[in-house]
Amino acid sequence: MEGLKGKVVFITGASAGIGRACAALFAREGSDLILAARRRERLVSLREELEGEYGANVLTVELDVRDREACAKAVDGLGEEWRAIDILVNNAGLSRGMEKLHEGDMDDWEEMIDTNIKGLLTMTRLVVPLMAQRRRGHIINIGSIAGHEVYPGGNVYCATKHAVHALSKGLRIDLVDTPLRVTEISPGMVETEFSVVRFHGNTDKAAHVYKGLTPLTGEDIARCVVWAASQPPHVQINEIVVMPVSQATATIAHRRN
Ligand code: NDP
Ligand code: 8X3
Repeated sequence: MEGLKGKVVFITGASAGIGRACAALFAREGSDLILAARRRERLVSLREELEGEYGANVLTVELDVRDREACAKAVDGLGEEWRAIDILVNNAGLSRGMEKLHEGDMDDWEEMIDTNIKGLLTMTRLVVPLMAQRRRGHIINIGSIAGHEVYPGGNVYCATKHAVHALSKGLRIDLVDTPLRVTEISPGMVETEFSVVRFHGNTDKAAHVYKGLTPLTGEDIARCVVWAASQPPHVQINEIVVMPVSQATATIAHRRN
């Protein structure tokens, strides 16, 4: 396995859920971390936690990935040692609502498209040239089973994750003549703040999503991310599709009464 000690890892959406769990596992491996999200206070307390627990070297960046100029400023403003990004985890993302398409909220659509597709594209466009220059780097996109399936009410969210799937494949093709690697991690149900955000803060509705089964945790996904990142340089993990044992598809899950 390839050691991750001293590798510079840039994680978007590091203030919660899967991104936060990735930060903790990479810190445990001795990686240097650039942690980005909008909620600065969350990032600062995570940094303190990781510094205390692992002696990690952590840089926090308050960033909305929908803001193209802010993303450029954040990347351009990195000091020499931080610009040497080895791993980019494009994790920032969200779902809003489960209305039928013809009844959907256009602001919700815009937020999902701007974050899940355009935010991922912006960060990729800014960071990959730095990696290409150094002829080393790994881009890890957090997709979803929603990038493979479409379920009732999933319409626009599923479209954004289908886009992440296509963009991961497209980037892999475009980088085939370089040592850079592209991995997509596509989870099923993971209990994070995801459903609370999807249902606009309705925690009862959110809890219902995971009722009667044991969902994945952010740490389960972070283990996949770290495993993919730890492969020898000639090995490229294209995709990992991962679900709880009692989930078979986006719509078929076995629930205890
Ligand atoms: P959480 O809601 O727990 O975390 C989402 C993270 O994304 C937060 O840190 C949030 O930080 C950040 N984020 C959201 N919008 C922006 C933005 N505009 N700019 C910067 N950061 C942003 O959800 P998850 O951890 O579950 O989600 C992480 C990824 O995993 C998403 O891409 C999601 O689609 C994907 N996924 C989740 C699954 C699940 O079941 N939970 C399954 C499959 C995929 P902040 O609000 O501070 O900006
Ligand atoms: C999150 C998983 O099934 O809610 O991407 O779309 S699902």
